[in-house]
Amino acid sequence: MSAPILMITPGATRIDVSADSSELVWPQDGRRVTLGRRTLQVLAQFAVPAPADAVAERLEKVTPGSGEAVRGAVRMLLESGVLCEFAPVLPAEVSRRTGLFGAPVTAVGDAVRTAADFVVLGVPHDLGATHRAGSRFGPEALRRASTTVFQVTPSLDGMYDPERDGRLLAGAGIVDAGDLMGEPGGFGGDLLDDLERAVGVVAGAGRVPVVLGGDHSLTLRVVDGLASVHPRIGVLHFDAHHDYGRSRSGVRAGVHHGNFLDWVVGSEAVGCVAQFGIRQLTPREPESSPKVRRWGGLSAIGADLDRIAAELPSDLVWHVSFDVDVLDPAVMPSTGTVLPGGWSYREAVGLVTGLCDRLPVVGVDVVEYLPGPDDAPAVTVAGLLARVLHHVAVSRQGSAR
Ligand SMILES: [Mn+2]
Repeated sequence: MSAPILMITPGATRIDVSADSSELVWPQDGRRVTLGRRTLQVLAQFAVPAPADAVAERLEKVTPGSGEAVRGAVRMLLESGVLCEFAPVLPAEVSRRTGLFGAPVTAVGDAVRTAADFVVLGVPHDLGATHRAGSRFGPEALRRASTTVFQVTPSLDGMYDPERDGRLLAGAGIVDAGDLMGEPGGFGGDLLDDLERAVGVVAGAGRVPVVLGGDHSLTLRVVDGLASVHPRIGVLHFDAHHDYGRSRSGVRAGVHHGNFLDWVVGSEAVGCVAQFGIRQLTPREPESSPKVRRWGGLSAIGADLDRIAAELPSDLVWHVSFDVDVLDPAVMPSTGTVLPGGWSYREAVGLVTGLCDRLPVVGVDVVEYLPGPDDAPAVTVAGLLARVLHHVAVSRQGSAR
């Protein structure tokens, strides 16, 4: 029998109590376990489920002679219930015939050999969520709902849009590279490393990666991947929360969906982060940086978009990062951290597409959608995405001429 694959027991929230120790808390039953730095380093290895021996061997390579101590730490973590045996939760239907908007499904390497403008990458990752998890199921649910708003055809003639009396996404190719999968066992299968690499491959081929999250922490790796191709980049960040505070540790292992922008702002390649829709109350004003511009709450809705675009650096290409919680909970209840007072669907479409008309967009992500019992929020996200991609495609076609 093969060795059991171990994973971090789901539902834990990590609280840093000192520089050297953290407490893991399971809010459902109030269980708490305090762990020192060394043990946390071992635990971090199980972010991707793995057998204990694989982790011990991996750490042995980094620190020769550590094997026994690592095995001891794993035994302790198992006994205290911090680790458990890997029990994958699989959706009822695991086969995938069609991608986003019914697009053909193909590997990343093949996708960039097609004529497609957009390459969809699903990232079923929500280990960066600090509150309610579940956005790992987002990509699949978005794909399923997406064909009710738009369908790619082989002739790429788009679909007739009565609202605009024109065709939506005509001539725009979309292919779907499926979901990136962290490999159980963890041998070179780190999902976020793969994401960064895949984004670099897609962007390097002159295509636009369309990343379906997953929690917002993955945007850091999307920006890194884009920056490997585009040396100067800006981020259009749509969110209820500023996701930006202070780097607590400077170590990327501490990145989560509420602080990833610290690293984005700190990246040399990033020239500007323009935030829209932020409405979370915070004890202090978020730290500022000359790179960060904010249009809080509804302030950018109905504003003069030429003026907003003129206030942004003109020498950048842009990544659109759309956290669905920027929408009002009335239209978007399916997210982990809802906040009242958000945008309507039309307000979001107007602002995001208007900015895509005015700025060169090289990447798009949609994050923090957690499927619930109702499909309507997924259809809402898919509708917004179809319109955003249309405007990006039209800009690209215009600039190619
Ligand atoms: Mn966010």
